[in-house]
This record gives sequence, C-alpha cells and structure tokens, in this order.
Amino acid sequence: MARIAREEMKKRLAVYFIMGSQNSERPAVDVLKEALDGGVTLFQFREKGAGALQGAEKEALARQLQRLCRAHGVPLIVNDDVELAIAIDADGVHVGQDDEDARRVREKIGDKILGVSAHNVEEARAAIEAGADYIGVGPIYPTRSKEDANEAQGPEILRSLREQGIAIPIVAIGGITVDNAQAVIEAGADGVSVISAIASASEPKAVAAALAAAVQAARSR
Ligand code: TZP
Ligand code: MG
Repeated sequence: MARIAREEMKKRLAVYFIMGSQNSERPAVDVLKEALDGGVTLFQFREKGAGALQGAEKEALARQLQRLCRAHGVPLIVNDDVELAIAIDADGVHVGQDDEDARRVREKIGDKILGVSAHNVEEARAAIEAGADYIGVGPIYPTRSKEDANEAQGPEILRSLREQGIAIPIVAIGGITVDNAQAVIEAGADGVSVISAIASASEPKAVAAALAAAVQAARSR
C-alpha cells in the first residue's frame, strides 16, 4: 500500500467523526452504525479521559467499531495509540502535540494515514516535515469534549494557515455543528471533525447527513 494521495485524503476528511465509549450514553457501536448510515467519511477511535476503557477491553471495542467501518468502506484512525493501531491493522493514527513524536509514529506505521494536531503555522510545517497526511486544526469554536483544549481560534486560523502556504489537507475541529460547518470549509478546511454534534445527537444519522450536505454545499461554491 502506498501513502494516501492528497486528493483522496481531502475527500475522506469531509465528515470526520471522532468517538470513544465516554462520549455517549448509548453504546458506541449503535451510535457509529447510525453515523455511518448518515454519511460519515472517516472515523477516529478516541478512547480517552475519565472512565475510558483500557487494555483488552479497549482493543475489543476498537475491533467492533472497525468491523462497522469496514462494512461501510470507511477508514478507522486510532487516536494516540500506535500499538493498538498496529495490533488491529487500523488505517491510521492521529497524534497531538503532547503525544508520541509524529516522525517516530510515521516510522512505525509505514504508509498508514498519519494525522497530527496543529495550532499554528510552525506546528503545521513541523507536521508536514514529519510526514503527516493531514492536520487537525482547532478548537475553532469552544468545546466541552476536550478537557485540556486550547482557546478557540475561530475560522480565521484556517484562512491564515492557507494564506501562509500550508497546502496539506486540513480538518477543522472543536465546537463544529451543522450551523457553522460551511463557515469552516469556506475558511480553508477540507472537512469537519466532530465529537458531540454526532455522539450526543438524538439522531446521529440525520446530523451526519446534514454535515455531509453542508460540506458539499460549501465545497461547490
Ligand atoms: N481537539 C480539539 S477540540 C476537540 C479535540 C479532540 C474536541 C471536539 O469535540 P466537539 O464535541 O466536536 O467540540
Ligand atoms: Mg492527544
């Protein structure tokens, strides 16, 4: 397998759903199933924070979610756990600035997808240099889903990165909803990444479909 092509990566980032068992009152499998039916294009397993599963339980859930993703032809990315990603042969890994060094992760995962969180142009350039396939930029809007989140930067950060020549696929994250999704695509993101908009929705399928429609509409402007 070769590294994912830039255009394919951009397409895949359209509706990037992130979830762990801690993000919903409902079973993660049920929520993901509905979200995939609604049109999620990429999934990240992010088992983190109070009450997060560990060890064999974490791996078992990852494998269950992976089965669903595969049935829908949607790649599964593992957050900050290279060993798990390799053990289950996931499609990729996402790391933050405080996680394992992106360059080392690239060495370990070969051609799998590598995503790196970046908050400014320096971090974006370093991520590209380290071999990232995409960067996650945020929080764009205030979020309650990440305890140690930085301050919200607004869609302007996306515009600013693009103006400074950052051409790598970008997914925006943090407080994104159906109502503000178009604004972040218009500012320069290739897709939107959400936890609560889908994981806390009473109808995950409808929200995923609405996000997909909003991204499509903004892209074709
Ligand atoms: N990184 C920056 S903000 C965030 C992460 C993981 C949480 C996004 O969650 P939500 O519920 O979509 O705001
Ligand atoms: Mg992290």
